[in-house]
Amino acid sequence: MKILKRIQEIKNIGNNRQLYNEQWVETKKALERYAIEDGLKVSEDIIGNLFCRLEGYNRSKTISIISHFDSVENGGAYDGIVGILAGIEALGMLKKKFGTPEVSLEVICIAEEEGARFKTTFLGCRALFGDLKYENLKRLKDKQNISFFKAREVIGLKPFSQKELDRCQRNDIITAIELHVEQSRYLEKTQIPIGICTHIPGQMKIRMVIVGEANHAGTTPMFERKDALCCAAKIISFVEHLGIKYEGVTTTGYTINAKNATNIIPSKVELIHDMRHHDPEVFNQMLEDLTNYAKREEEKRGVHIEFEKLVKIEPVELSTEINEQIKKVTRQIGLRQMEFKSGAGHDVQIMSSHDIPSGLIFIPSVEGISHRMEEYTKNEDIVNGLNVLALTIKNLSYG
Ligand code: HGY
Ligand code: MN
Ligand code: MN
Ligand code: MN
Repeated sequence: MKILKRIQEIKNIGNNRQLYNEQWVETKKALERYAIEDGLKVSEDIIGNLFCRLEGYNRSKTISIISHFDSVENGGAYDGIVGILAGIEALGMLKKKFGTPEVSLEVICIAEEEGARFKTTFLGCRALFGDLKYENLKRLKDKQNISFFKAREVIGLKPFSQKELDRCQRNDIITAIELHVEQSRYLEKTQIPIGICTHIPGQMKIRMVIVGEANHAGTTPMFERKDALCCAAKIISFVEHLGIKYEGVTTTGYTINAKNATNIIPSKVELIHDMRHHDPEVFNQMLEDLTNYAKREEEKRGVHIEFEKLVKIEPVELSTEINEQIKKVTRQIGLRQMEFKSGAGHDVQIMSSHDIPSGLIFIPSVEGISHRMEEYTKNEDIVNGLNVLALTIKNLSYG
């Protein structure tokens, strides 16, 4: 299995594969090499999504195997990458063994899913459905204040117009399958090798900039302050409360632009909240609660809160037909499987939210660790995942 050697090679490139940085470029080159080695046709779109294709007799329809090759900062070598490497090797094996498929098969290596560099997630997949706006991309800046288009220019990618961006849209994809490390502990705890995902939570990223007023920390009476950091502290704990109250998950990352001094009242804080829930109604209720709470804090404290919805992806229920196909294959191979909901977001959820029947196969994460360098999945679990993926694709495309 080439995948085990290839994972090591990707690991050696580094664990900080952020959109358009050097490690991202190196990783994309390695994936291109692997795809060509395995007899696939390689192309890419202007965002940097890489397509590794095995043409079928019917070229107007495509079954896609999808995942992402970017990572979070100091992430692991398995999140996203396993699904892409398994897809490339699976298509190479199917081509060798069965020749031309009825419909085309394509590994879609998504350029950006994590939102690590520019804080909005699923940029790669959203490009495939015309969900990206040039004006929004133009405003994106990373934490070194490098813009989205400057980051592209540094690696030799030319600017593009909205019209060219719209040309990334795909309308030939009839099925999407993703193989992904589980990033939780169900499979490890139950000693079951294959997970089949039934639901993926909605995910929203809400950016808030709280603007108060710097002033002397000794002479300004408590009730005359516009303390941005105290306001932020209240909002952060309210966001945590929402996660507990509605049994979803909520997280806040933030940067304090105050003067980083203890004798000046903090004047400006940036927060980004990540809120998730599987139930669409509750998911929207969380947003409404947060909006109302922030408004009340704003009035009470006399601060100003800029409120921006960076991204909002709805919860999805994956395809039962595809899941039945995956179950059939796990039985054929003699592997036990269990169905459960994902806590993480995944590229297939974008496919599914555009009515493309989609499936997501999980393989175990040791101690459920992910988004950390210690992320690890055992070789035999990777090989199991590759075999389940390959046989599922074979059944769907060679009859
Ligand atoms: O954040 C997530 O759930 C995914 O890893 N991007
Ligand atoms: Mn991830
Ligand atoms: Mn992932
Ligand atoms: Mn994913």
